[in-house]
Amino acid sequence: MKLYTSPGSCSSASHIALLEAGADFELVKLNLKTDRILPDGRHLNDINPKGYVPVLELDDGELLTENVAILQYIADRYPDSELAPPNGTIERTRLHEWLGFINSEIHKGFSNFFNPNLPEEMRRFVTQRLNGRFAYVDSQLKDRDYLLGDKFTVADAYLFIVCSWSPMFDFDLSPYKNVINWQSRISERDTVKEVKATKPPG
Ligand SMILES: N[C@@H](CCC(=O)N[C@@H](CS)C(=O)NCC(=O)O)C(=O)O
Repeated sequence: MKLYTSPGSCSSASHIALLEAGADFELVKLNLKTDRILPDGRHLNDINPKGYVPVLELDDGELLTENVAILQYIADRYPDSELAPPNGTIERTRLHEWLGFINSEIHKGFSNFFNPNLPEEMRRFVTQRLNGRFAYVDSQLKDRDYLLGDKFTVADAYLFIVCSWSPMFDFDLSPYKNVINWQSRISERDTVKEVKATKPPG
């Protein structure tokens, strides 16, 4: 398997998942901030016409995109790692619920801040919305160590990476004490340390 990633971006969540799973994989790094050219000379668009990471290439050449799909693929391919509850259970539906929320409400909320020309009014609106979303996350983490309960799952990997962008956007997470404690818990994982130390090329 090959994970095409721009370290620091949302694709780093799949990097964490692959390490947690003990998967045999190759990391193919590109830099979203520069030319988006892969080490073999192809452009990111050649492997994902949607023009973004993550992309997971399977051993038979099949290309998977979308965080929500890739994270669950990794979890399902390595069930012993218990990165997702078994398919068909209510707990698995809870994982879907979290992944959908992180993807559409938090990740894509933060994505607005990547726009250097974001109007101030829009910035205020997005910030207010995100604060509402984090208030919810904080309430859920009140009496549990991880988003789904007592086990780390791919949802934690995904939310952790997205939260790591907050200083870059001056988004203050400090009012959310349970989120801060959860962040420090996740930061202590060896896999997370390894991913955080992985730098983009160029
Ligand atoms: N819907 C996609 C969005 C992925 C996404 O936003 N990737 C960002 C990095 S965090 C990216 O590659 N952006 C480059 C671009 O959109 O041009 C998913 O959830 O996988």
